[in-house]
Amino acid sequence: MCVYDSRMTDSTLPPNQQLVRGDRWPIVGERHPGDIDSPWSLEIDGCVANPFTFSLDEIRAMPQVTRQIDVHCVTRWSKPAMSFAGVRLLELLNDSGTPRWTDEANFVSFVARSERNHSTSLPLSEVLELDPIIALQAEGKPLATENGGPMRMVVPGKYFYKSVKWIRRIEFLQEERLGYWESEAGYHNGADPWREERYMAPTLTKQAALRVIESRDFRGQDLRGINAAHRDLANLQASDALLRDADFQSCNLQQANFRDANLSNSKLQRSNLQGADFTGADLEGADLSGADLRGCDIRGASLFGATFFQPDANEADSLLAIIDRSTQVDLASLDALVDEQKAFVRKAIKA
Ligand SMILES: Nc1nc2c(c(=O)[nH]1)N[C@H]1C(S)=C(S)[C@@H](COP(=O)(O)O)O[C@H]1N2
Ligand SMILES: [Mo]
Repeated sequence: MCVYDSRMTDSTLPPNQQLVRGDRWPIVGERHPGDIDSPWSLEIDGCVANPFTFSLDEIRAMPQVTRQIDVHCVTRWSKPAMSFAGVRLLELLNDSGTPRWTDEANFVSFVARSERNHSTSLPLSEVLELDPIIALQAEGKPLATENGGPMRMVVPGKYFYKSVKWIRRIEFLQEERLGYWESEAGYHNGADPWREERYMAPTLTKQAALRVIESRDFRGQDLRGINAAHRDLANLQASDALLRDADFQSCNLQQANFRDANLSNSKLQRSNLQGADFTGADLEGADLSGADLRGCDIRGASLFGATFFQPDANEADSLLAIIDRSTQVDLASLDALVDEQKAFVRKAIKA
């Protein structure tokens, strides 16, 4: 099959990540900084000897490094060896040979200029080890606003949610403070792509899960990580449900209603999705390989990192989703897929 000719065989990708080729760079999360009127600066405070503020111009005037860094998004796309240029955070924290933080500091919180005060954090020991950079440029060009320009963190060796766009403040903390995704979305605080630390274990008990599965009414509920594999869930009502990382492998989900549900990184392999409604749903990183999508509606769904067949299996195990002209897709949303997934879907719907 032609879709395999260009398949990715690079063994340097972390588990269950797919390669984004060429100069595409998906935008994930916020698209614009908050408060665009005041001048850009970076505040360093918390457990530090003296709070300090650097203006953007001061940062631009510091010694710049260029690094090749592999970007791994939690929604299963990777862009290896991106070139980032900027200032080493450790350089900025070095006050003529003395670190700016005090002995009390154990964690580092990175705060974005954003309407939701978006932040993330890392143990200080990991900051020292990973040597993050405050990037001003990517691939030889000033960072675009939607990718975090004029300045963002780039932390190597972690899922990309540890790299805050529009960095405005770095606060040293004694105690851990979870960031936006880590507290709101249940993303794993470790974020190691090689150990696949994407999500915290689900908080739902097995009994609670069984009860809700039997009711077939998931509407608006927080059911992250629920294990519903192999169930008969025809006509399931799941509009607006939070179903990140949920397991629906080999389910009967005919005519299910997933309108506006969050199904990012959910497992839908081999499920029967005939006539199901995914309009407006978040299917980022969802695995739909081998699923039957005939008569199913995925218009307006977000598809970054979604898969419709297993790219690195041999042909017999590749689990192609069943898609035909009765599958409703908008072509623009297919741009979010990696090339080989996009080619497969386009061919199947005969676009
Ligand atoms: N301020 C801010 N930083 C953020 C986010 C965000 O929503 N707001 N999303 C994070 C996530 S989940 C990812 S994968 C990367 C995405 O960066 P990109 O849009 O440049 O690809 O930014 C991270 N940093
Ligand atoms: Mo992400």
